[in-house]
Amino acid sequence: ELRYPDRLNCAAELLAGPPDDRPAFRTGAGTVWTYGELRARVDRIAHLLTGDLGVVPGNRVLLRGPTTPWLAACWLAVLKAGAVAVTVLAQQRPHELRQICRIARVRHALCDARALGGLADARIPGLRITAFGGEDPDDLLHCPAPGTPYPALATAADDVALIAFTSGTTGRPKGCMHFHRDVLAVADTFSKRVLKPRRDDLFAGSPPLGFTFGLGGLVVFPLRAGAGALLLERATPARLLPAIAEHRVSVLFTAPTAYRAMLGELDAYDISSLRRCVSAGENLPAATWRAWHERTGLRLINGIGATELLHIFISAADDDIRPGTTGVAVPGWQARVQDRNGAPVPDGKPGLLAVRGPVGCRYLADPRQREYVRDGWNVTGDTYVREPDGYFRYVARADDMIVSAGYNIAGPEVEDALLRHPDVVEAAVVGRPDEARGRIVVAYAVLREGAERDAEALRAFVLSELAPYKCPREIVFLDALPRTATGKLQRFKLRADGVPG
Ligand code: 3SK
Repeated sequence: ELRYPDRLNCAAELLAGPPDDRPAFRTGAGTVWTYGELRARVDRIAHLLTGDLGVVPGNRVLLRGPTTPWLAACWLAVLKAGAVAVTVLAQQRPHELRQICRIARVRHALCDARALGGLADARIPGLRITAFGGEDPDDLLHCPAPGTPYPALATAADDVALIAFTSGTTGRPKGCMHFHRDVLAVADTFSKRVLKPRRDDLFAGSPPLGFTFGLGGLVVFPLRAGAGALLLERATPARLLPAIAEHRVSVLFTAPTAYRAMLGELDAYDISSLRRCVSAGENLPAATWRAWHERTGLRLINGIGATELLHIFISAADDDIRPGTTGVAVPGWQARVQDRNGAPVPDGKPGLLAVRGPVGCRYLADPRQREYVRDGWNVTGDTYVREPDGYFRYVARADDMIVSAGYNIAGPEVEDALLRHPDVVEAAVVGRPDEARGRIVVAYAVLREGAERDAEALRAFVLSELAPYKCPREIVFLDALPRTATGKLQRFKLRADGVPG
């Protein structure tokens, strides 16, 4: 069981430890910040916040910008000063920013100078915006002179440290409050017990710091391990591979679609420095796991997490991995499959995934709390099967099951079959209303460049892989699938068929 002292400031804990000269953050442009420099800059920002800016403990501070050491330092400074970080995504539009600031009662914002436009356009009443990272990034915010240590506020372990917003795949943002102890708990469960990072590791990846997948993988986990992180501003699959090769990245965090996209370019890069590859944010198709393993010899560490629970709670690494499953409950967490009334479902049968552990869902002023937390279990909205050996196998998002002519069809199973075709880069399968069958299976596919858009040939391929009732009646080819800013597929857009074929 995890035990933390009653007084705990997670930023101070994350910054304590490593010697001043050990590298903490690097950038793609070659800038290196040592732990000593990081500590000094965090302290300068914390002085500025509680001095000139008048931030007091508990105030919510919005953070916005691309993934840079300065953004990470601002996040740490906000927490060190006892304020609450509200990190948003660069892609969030004025309307969403207004909603977030209203729900979280945000009065201060620290914003990368390059992302000021979108925030200013939102015209949020009473919001004081301070820019960082202008022409000379070290001239940040007219901070007090370096060298004056900032004593961390003695926050309680149960004080709120951050509010992470999730809009799921449908809209309406929900703010998830997480405590100082939660930040350390995800590092001390998934990272320490499954990922097992080393001090000489260099982390990198694509999820932004406004998504807790990225915040954990690129800031919290490396710092907790005394390791380093390469912070890339535009970590598209095409940029990840050269960065891994150039900087000798050893731990990679990204999503299944990025692993799939990188497969085509692997030959051009030496990625032998990689020893850990984490895939989360979406279901990892077994076809992608196998293709990555075949090409790199590396066993992808699959995981499921949630913004509500801060990070990953089911996963497996090394010899414990069973391709095609997500893994087992991470040490410190419990997981089960239950029905809509909360009764456990027998092994081998699909039901709703429910988990509990050191971090729980706490929506800020949102009645949807009652749907997510039932009888002490966090019900994530995913349909899963628990296999008799204790492994959890993803079936679908609870609302992604397609009932067609009386058959229950899991969209992801059909997607996995489509992805086994060498020309298919991405696939999404939904049910479309149909008078005769209730719903029919419709697939949307993105093909590799230059491949022929032959729907009949692709249907024939799926028929050779799956029972005929699962085969898509229609296949629509797209240039890209609709996704949220964090890369999650927006199936509701496909269901509404508002996407041009
Ligand atoms: O799977 C997710 O969506 C997720 C969310 C937050 C943190 C980590 C993960 C993997």
